[in-house]
Amino acid sequence: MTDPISEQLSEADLLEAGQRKMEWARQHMPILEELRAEFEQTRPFDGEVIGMAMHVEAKTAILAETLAAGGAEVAITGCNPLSTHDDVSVALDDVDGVTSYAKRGVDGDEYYEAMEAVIAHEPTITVDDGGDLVFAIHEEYPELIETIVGGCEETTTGVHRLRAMAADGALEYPMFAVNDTPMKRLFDNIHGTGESSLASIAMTTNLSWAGKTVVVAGFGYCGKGVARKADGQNAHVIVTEVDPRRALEAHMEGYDVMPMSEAAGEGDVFITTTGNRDVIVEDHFDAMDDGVVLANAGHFDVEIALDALSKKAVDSYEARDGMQAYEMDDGRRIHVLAEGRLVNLATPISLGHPVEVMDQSFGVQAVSVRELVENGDSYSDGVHNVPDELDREVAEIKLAAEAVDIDELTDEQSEYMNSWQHGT
Ligand code: RBV
Repeated sequence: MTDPISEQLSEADLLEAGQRKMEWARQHMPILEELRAEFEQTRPFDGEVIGMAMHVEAKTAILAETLAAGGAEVAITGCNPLSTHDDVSVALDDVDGVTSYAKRGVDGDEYYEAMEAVIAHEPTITVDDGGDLVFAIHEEYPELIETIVGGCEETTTGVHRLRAMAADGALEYPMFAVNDTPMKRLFDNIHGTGESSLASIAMTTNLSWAGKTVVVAGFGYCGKGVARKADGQNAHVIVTEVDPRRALEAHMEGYDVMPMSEAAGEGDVFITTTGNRDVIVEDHFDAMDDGVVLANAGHFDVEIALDALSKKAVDSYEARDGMQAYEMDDGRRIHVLAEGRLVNLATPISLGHPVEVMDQSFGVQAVSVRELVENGDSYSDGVHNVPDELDREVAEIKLAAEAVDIDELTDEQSEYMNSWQHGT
């Protein structure tokens, strides 16, 4: 007789499923593999405790195990209540030197309890995605700051938050803005967000992009990626912006540009990428057509005014896994994916960014952590750019892995580029 499915699935099955996901990711992360080989030799992180708050899925697990392979004690939790893959969290917890506290579907209290469990390891280095860990340490455990060498921040919103902390004189250790490096932003934010957001929306809804009108709110790096990929899938793209130069860029790219108040009545799918709050609000809901789909690709769940939408709704139900329908009193249905949280990571089938781009982002993370242990003393409290030579090192490893050769400057060319005497 077959056991009920709940009795068939065991911790061992979760472990194996997580390990399988990690093995696939590892095979496509040559940058981290190369750095791991280096770290195993040099053990740069011996004696360090690395506290991490990131999306705990397979690629992040490879970053964590790479740091552990360099001698670190790693403690990790999630940076979003819905982005953890429980099987990967179990598999990661099984890795030597790593403790994982991440679990999918935690409430607000559980989310911060897990963060406190990471902090209880007394990290000497922090690796954040969104800034919640750095913020919790500064607010609740300032006594730890003295022994913290520094930290790294993965995402635009986190860097923003850190710069605001620094401007208030409230950031008390050095932080690298990993997000701002070319090897991160030009690939992860553009291609990663574009591809993974559209993939999650398509798979969660099973709807086509072709012929749709897609409204992209924000034309920063993430918005550019989403707009470009939607265009590439034969959607008609409308961009909304508040910045005149970005609006002009979108216009010159050939997208329609208009205020959200107008776009609301035009779109079939709305994707927010601004990092700001209240981007789609009550008046916009009033103007939307029946059946629209709303998704957020910004870090926090503040871009779509969900409370207002819930209040307006006469009925609300889960229309598909990861998609809630809100029915208006006139019968129109507005659908919201992943509770307005990061759509590329937080729907039940979401996988996050593609492996190759995360290899680059996490390659920059790994060399930045190495820089902190090697030269942390030379960085003042505050936000720092990752030294450009480290970003280039990651690019070179990736090119070598892809077997792509490039030209080298001749001495004459270098001299020419560095001189100002050459003119007409
Ligand atoms: N991101 N992580 C993943 N681990 O699958 N996908 C995206 C993953 C990161 C990305 O670098 C972005 O800056 C951040 O998530 C937003 O929280």
